[in-house]
Amino acid sequence: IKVGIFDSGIGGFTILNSLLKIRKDVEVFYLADTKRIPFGNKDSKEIRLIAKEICTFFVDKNLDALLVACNTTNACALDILEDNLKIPCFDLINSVSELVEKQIIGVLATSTTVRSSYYEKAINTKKENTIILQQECPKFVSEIEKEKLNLDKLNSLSDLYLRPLINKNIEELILGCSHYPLIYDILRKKLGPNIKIIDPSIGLIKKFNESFAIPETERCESISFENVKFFVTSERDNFSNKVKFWLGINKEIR
Ligand code: DGN
Repeated sequence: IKVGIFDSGIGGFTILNSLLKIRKDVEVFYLADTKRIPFGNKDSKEIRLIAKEICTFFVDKNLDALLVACNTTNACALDILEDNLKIPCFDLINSVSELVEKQIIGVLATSTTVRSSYYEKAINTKKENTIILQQECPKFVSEIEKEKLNLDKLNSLSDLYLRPLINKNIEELILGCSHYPLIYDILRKKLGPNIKIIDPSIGLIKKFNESFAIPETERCESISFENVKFFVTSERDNFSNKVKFWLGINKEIR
């Protein structure tokens, strides 16, 4: 099965990992639009233009499905991806409501995703009486994308962004930007044991696996990145270092 995954940068690694942890019958084209990162403070109009260009990249790849690994594009331009590529597009935000169990839900996301209120709408149409509290985190992505993580900075930003949600007694927290699961351990520690963390990639992969059933022989226990090709829209060395750091592999970057 040929699958496209895209994000502005390394955020899609969380979706890639969730996919490859379970199945090995996929060939993946991973696009990081590193020229335009960060997406999270661009307005919806600009994100829609970017989405069109992303379609141009994928259109001749003969994909069976697209995994929309960027919440910001998901919130502003899912229709563009679907209309242009005409293949199933599995997204993060519409997959999340079935993972929600409690009533007071926090959402951490980029400013543009928060402004769209797409999470709120997607959950409220399926679950009445749910209270969605959104928190924008404008400084997270650039910190997570740094080649050397500044843990002090990430810790203090996490305090800053989580405090308003913890003060309002959230019961569950959605990581509404695909970069945030990469700092899961930091967030987990700040939240304490009682607030459940929801990673939307779990819902996305579940839906993908329901549509493309996994033959027993194609299930896997250990991850292999052999069938993954990485593409960037700017400088390659930088991304190559990040692939090494986050995924532990040396791979050609195209
Ligand atoms: N990782 C993307 C998201 O899920 O919204 C966007 C990150 C960014 O470029 N700001």
